[in-house]
Amino acid sequence: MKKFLLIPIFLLVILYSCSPEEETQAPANTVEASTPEKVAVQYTLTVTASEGGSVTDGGTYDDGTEVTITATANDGYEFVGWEGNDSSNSNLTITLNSNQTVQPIFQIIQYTLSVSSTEGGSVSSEGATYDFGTEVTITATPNEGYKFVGWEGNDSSNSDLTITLNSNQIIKATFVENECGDLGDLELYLCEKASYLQRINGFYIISDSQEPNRTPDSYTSALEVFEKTVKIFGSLLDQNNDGQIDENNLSINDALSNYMVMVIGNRSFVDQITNKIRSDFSPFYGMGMFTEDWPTSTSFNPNNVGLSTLSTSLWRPSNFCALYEESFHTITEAMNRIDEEFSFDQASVLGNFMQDDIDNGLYDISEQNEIEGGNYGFDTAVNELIHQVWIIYNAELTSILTNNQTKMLNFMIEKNVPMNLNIDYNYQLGVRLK
Ligand SMILES: [Ca+2]
Repeated sequence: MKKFLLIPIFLLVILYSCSPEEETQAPANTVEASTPEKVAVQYTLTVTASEGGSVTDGGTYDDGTEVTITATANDGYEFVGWEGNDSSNSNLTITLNSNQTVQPIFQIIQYTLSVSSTEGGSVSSEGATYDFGTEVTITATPNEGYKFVGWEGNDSSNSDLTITLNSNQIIKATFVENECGDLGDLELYLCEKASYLQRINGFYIISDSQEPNRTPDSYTSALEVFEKTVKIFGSLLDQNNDGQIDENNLSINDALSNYMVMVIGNRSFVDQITNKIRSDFSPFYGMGMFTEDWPTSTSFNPNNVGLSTLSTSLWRPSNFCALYEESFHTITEAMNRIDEEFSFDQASVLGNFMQDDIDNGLYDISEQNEIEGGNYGFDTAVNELIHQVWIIYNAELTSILTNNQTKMLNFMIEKNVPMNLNIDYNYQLGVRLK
């Protein structure tokens, strides 16, 4: 075999002979001028890097040199071939007899996500083929009467599941029918009695099927009244209107869950449920909404309350819907149970503000007391006054409030009472059990 010396091309090039076995380069001092017989030709192998992997270097070599270069794919990529060479081997050996340019071709790996669901709900996507590393979020939504319990093919128990595609994946959302009694005896009891039952975490709204009272624009069915009530609670607990209970209202929802049940229906139904709750499920308390007796106007609008001064406990807005009032009372009653200062008693913060206005002739509860035969309690009056203030706040009429009423408003805001009422709220928070 002939071997040629590596020397700059502009210099005199001489042939250096060596034995076939000799593979080492000749020492420099053996290079001497003599008659050139052949020219040592060199070629350049240009190796260009590309996205998705790495490759070993090229260089300049003598004619006929075998050079091996290796392409290595990054995570999530695969080597698929060479630009400039037909080989499909990532270890490419080239015998250099011309200048050559090669470039490895890497391709991002794609994975398939298949999403399905059991009966009782739906998923936001059936999946697709995605590039390696793509993050995909799938949401599982139960149908009415069902609940989401988890995913087959993934350990998450979150109904919003984010998957990073680094393998083919098959997942299935699993739903099961809601079962009354999951949360214990109170739930079991309410399930037995209810025509309709909603659970917002541990807080229950229960209704019978009594048709509501038939003023011209009342809701026409118990189901409508029930669903509206669920939305009112939603509007209060979800002040930023995103379909989730606000972080800063979770403690109010906890208080509702630990102490309150909202009971909607005719008197005998409401009395039966609230009495049973009082006797068997203390410290729970049933707040009654009497649909035969109290107005459930569909056209209630807090922006149209028509009021110049708030001077009597008898005032209610026009086209009044008692569902709003009872929902608000239920929330403030729950707050009363977790915050001693949030009290409606004589000599409480709120009670003192009201008493001050009564003493100065700015607010009257005596007329209502007469109507109710002397049974109109002070704490009930405070409750109703803060409800009036709440409606006026939502009507953007706070300029008509007395100084003490303004202080009551500020106290509620300070205590994080959910103040903003969205009458068009359209989510239904919680789980429909019945
Ligand atoms: Ca929210």
